[in-house]
Amino acid sequence: MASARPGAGAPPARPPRRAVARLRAGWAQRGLLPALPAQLRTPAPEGRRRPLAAWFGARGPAGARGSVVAAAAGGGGGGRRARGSAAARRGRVRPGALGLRAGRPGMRPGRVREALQRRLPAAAAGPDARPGAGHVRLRLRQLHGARLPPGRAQPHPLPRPGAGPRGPVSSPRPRRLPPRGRRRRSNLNINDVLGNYSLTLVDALDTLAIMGNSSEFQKAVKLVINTVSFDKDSTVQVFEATIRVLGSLLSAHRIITDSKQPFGDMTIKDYDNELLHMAHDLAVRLLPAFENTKTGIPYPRVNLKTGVPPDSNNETCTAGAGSLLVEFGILSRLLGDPTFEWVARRAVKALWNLRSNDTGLLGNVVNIQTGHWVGKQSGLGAGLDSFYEYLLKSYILFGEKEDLEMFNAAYQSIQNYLRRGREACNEGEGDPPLYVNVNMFSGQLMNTWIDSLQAFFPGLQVLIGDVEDAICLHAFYYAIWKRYGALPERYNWQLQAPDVLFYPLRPELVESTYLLYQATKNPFYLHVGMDILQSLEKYTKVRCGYATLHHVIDKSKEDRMESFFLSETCKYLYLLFDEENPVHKSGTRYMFTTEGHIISVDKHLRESPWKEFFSEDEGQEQQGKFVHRPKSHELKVINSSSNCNRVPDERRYSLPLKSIYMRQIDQMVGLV
Ligand code: DMJ
Repeated sequence: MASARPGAGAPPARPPRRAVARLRAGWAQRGLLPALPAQLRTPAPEGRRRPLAAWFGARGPAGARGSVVAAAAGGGGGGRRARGSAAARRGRVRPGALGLRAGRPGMRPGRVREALQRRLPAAAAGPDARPGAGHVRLRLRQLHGARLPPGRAQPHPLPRPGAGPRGPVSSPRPRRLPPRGRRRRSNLNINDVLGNYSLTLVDALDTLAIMGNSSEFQKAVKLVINTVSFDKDSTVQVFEATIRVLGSLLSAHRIITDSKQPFGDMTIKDYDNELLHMAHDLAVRLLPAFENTKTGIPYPRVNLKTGVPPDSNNETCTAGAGSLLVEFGILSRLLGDPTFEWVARRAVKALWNLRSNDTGLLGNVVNIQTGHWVGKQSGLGAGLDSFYEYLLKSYILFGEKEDLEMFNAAYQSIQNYLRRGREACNEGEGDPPLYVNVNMFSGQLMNTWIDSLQAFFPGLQVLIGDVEDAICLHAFYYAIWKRYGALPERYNWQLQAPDVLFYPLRPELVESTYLLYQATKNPFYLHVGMDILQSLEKYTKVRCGYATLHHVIDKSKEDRMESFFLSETCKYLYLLFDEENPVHKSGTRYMFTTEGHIISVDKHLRESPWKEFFSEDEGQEQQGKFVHRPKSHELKVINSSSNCNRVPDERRYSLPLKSIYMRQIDQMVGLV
């Protein structure tokens, strides 16, 4: 596959990603950087594009890119890509040359530990150092005064011009756009999501596969490989780039390389792991977000070429900073490089440790340097949604018990403080259950709106088997949809009116509808899907796509179709009606990322040779806090039709929620 990537080979004017290069070159110098898996190290045969080198434009000696390449490629391996700057030469780790790479696949943990100890300076190991990774890490921490990746050295802190609070901190919310020609680069809210890297094309890849459209999938993959570059002076949100781009590249890579090819022939001729390399490239460009943060919670934005912008905001939303583990973990496990999983996991734990002692709840906005909660609102929608989702999904994918424990404790706090209304969804008296926004410290109600992002929660409840409760919350959101033919971004349940009026084609209600249908096989959910489909056709369809609704009442539109419309909304709708799709057929097990990308759940992703090093925070991670340890919910196997067949007929062909309760909800949103 010939590379037509623009700019390949042209060294950029200034050494980009210096921070990462220095950080990783340092690790490599100490022999602590794992190499790429063998198949990625093998130089490409003559005439074929060379992995990484082509993308990074690493060519000549002393090319500024060299250091980055060496660093980003996992410390070398393929000789050519490591040639270049001094840093690269220092950082190069030829396979076998040092015989030591922390977490190198196949290396016994004991050997890694011994090797680490051999490499530690005597002072670092200390006179009392016993053979044991914990001690080694402890000594390192004492020396460097910071939590480090196991056995790794402290990165040189880079001088960073004073960062001050500025700009938005959470997911951008669409605004009414001026016509295309008049959009300005300075419009952060728009451009830091779009990224200038063919976002919609990338985000939609696995949707094409799921639809069984192999020719379009292959065409789109080739287009991505040949035209998409991350070597851009573009400032992006770390969270959005991760879930929309990184996640999609990894998902498509897994589809292409799946030996079973359940969706038809999705293989690509001469495929040389290009999408995986691209994912690696992008992730390395995101890594500076995790540097120079006192808490380990990442900066919300990075420039793909230059790192964290000098005027960067020190505040981030919890979901944005704490929902990177699925994609970063997959990447680490595919590459055999713990770096990515380690930084993402450190961020999750840092946030987790900041939860309230009294309620166990987290806020929605936090200062990454002080750990101070700037936004004390706790809820299930914007700012927190995917944080909870990824605790559970990380467990499903990687099988790390600590993720399930955190999820269960969080779920318990959610039930204790956010859930209002009667106890059982389908029984008893009182208001229907609803999850509200409260103060994280007191549990007191903060406002009377719910947002449309929260509609994902019934889907998550299906995954843990809390289907009854999911039915009620879903019914509430469906009633709002019926009233407006869309979901307003915020709905005020007390005023029975929208607080924020736009609808950017979000998928959450469809996602929950699909998962509830899989769990119950109740045709009611097909009816809901049909209703949603018809409203989308009626109110949002335009000549070349589907448009954001600017106003759910007057149905005016915006010139914007979010990439998640194809990657999630359409995908879930399609899957809802495609009974035979391999995604939910017996015998296959897929998990959806928060952006709707499918990842097959298999044992290879549960392998992490570095696992024991990740438990470095043991004993201190809870910092004396009471850890809720409710009985583990039994995890249902997602997408297994055998589970669904157990739903008794009388539940399957009646309304999932008793009609009196349905009516009650309709009344609550002013439908009757
Ligand atoms: C998607 O980008 C993801 O689902 C994210 O987690 C939050 N929601 C948007 C779509 O609404």
